[in-house]
Amino acid sequence: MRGTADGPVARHVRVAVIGAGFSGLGAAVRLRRGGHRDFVVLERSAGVGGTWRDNGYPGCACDVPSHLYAYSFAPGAQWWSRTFSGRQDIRLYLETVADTEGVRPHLRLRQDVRAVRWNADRLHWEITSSGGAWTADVVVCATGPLSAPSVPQVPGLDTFPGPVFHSARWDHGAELRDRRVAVIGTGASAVQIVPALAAVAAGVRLFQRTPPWVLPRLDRRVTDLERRLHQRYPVTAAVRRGLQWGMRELVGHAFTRLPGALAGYEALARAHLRRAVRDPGLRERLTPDYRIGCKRILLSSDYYPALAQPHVEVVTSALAEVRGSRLIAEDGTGAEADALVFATGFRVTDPPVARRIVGTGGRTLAEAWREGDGMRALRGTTVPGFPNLVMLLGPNTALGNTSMVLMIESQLSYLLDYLRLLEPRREGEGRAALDPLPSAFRAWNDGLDARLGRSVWNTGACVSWYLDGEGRNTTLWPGSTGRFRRAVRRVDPREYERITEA
Ligand code: N01
Repeated sequence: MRGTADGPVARHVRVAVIGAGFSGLGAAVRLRRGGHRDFVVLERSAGVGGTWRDNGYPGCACDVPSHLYAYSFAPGAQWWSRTFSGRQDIRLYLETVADTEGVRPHLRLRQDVRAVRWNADRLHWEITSSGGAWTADVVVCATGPLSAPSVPQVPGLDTFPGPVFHSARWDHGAELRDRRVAVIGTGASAVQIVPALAAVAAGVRLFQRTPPWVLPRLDRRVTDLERRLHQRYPVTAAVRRGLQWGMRELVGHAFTRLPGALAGYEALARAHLRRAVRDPGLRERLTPDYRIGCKRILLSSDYYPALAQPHVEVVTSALAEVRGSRLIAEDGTGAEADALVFATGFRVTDPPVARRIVGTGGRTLAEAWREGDGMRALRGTTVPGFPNLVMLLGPNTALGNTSMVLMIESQLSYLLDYLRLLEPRREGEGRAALDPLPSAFRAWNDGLDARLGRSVWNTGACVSWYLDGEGRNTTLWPGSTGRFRRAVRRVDPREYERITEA
């Protein structure tokens, strides 16, 4: 037990992981498998699952094939009931991993982490949460890039009499059957929500600021035969995963090197739209005018058919104002609604957690990023001035084409190597900390910028959560997942200053 600078007596642990979603759970498993026992996982909600727990909206499912959206150490062939898993299957999978891998004893639930402060004298982090206090040699920030909902400020919103909520905070008590529901946004969440709502609501009014590119989602039930085959011969599941990985790597290559090669996907998406929507006027409103891939490519086979229904209206304009139950679009049109759903995405480049992490010199991570060149890290994982802070899915680690689990697992190798480098080097050596060198940080980010400059995301043709307010791409990884894995396989000690306790 140790005292924090200004808080209650805290329990000391070697590692504190913040978040029990895909990355936090993965960290816990790899820590245990690596022989570590002295760690806790602090989770703000009442259970594991992260984004798959938060996003309870109707139709919620994964747009990455099931076999690829799983840890390599738990391929999960026996869990998947569909080729693209629904939320329930993924939740069950994560719960099962937590059970079978012995993670539960490390979980500290309902711990909303409020402050994480570096103590430079003691070389440890002081953590205060809603339910306790800890000190930790190393903090692993596994809070997820898509965990803080973004809701636009709309004048008059407080005058709306019906339920209003964000897609990631679905109000299950709200009655939407036979009601008029408005949905704001047309991203990956909205394309799943709209068909589900259209099936029950009296009317759906969709506010579309920018039409997305949508490709068919080749989802189907997993047959008993293939499940038995994968369970009996796990190599067949591994081959399937490998093929899915390879196909998506090719798309990733086009994103960064050959955006022109994506034209074939545009033709496919247009044909998909033509097949589902007969009305030429609606088709035109739904046709994007930017290169596919500039924003996330969406996969759905029921979005366009839903929009073609007479009780679904597409407004090609943002929501400008709310006057009671009347919603006024930017183009001046207005209509009544009973409920309002914001499918408006997340605070990706301005994550609230960065305001709660205070590094050397009393500077928050948010300040460091603001005063610097935006949300940046060394190898997507560490930031100068924040020793012993390891971020999972940190800056420039997101993907537009394949499974984020691949990136998480790569970073977990880095985490274990990082911990190894903190071990005492000689008898009697005290606690150690690793602070990334600004030169290494700059070199890494200069390399990223050079590669991003050629990518489809930086064409300026679209606005997306990939770019921050200054138009910098501080979210996406511009390369193959194999390249990232190699980049974080080991920690290069030359990129860090190693500080030891006096
Ligand atoms: O959010 P988004 P999302 N007025 O940011 C619009 C992952 N995910 O929750 O395009 C009006 O993509 C905005 O308009 P525009 C996946 O990585 C994965 O849908 O900026 N509209 C856009 O249409 C995904 O990329 C799965 O013009 C406003 C929408 O809101 C990420 O989560 C499933 C607005 C926001 O789209 C985020 O997806 C679901 C405003 N003021 C999500 N502000 C899987 O299957 C924003 N918009 C794995």
